[in-house]
Amino acid sequence: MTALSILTLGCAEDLDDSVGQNAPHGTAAPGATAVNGVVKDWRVLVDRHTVHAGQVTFTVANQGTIGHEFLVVRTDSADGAIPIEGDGFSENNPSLLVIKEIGEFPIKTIQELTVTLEPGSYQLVCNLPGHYGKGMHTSFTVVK
Ligand SMILES: [Cu+2]
Repeated sequence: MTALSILTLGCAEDLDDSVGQNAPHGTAAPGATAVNGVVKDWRVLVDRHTVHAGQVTFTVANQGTIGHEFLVVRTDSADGAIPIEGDGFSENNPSLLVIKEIGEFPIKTIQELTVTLEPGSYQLVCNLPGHYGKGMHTSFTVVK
């Protein structure tokens, strides 16, 4: 994964609850589907919630006030409904599979994550202590 220049963040500061043309735009791996996202306190926002199976490159900007992480989790649990144990969900819970993650990364930085996804139901989340319960999750669907 690549940390992009902080300068590319300037255009995306007025995002509210949607990610549109102001989202950071990365360079997806060749042939990969590009998904642009934002993590902030306390939301995970992406510019598309459904993609076709195959390689997907997430370009994620931290627009919060503290560090956040970004996990791609396969699960049939409803958005936000993964059972919390303590201050987060167990990443060993048999009802989910953590495909890959961007570990906690600082504010005003952008990270990229390329994964190969099979058809199914997913959530894009931050599981730092308390963050999932505060709303850092969104649904994501992969179709054939
Ligand atoms: Cu977080």
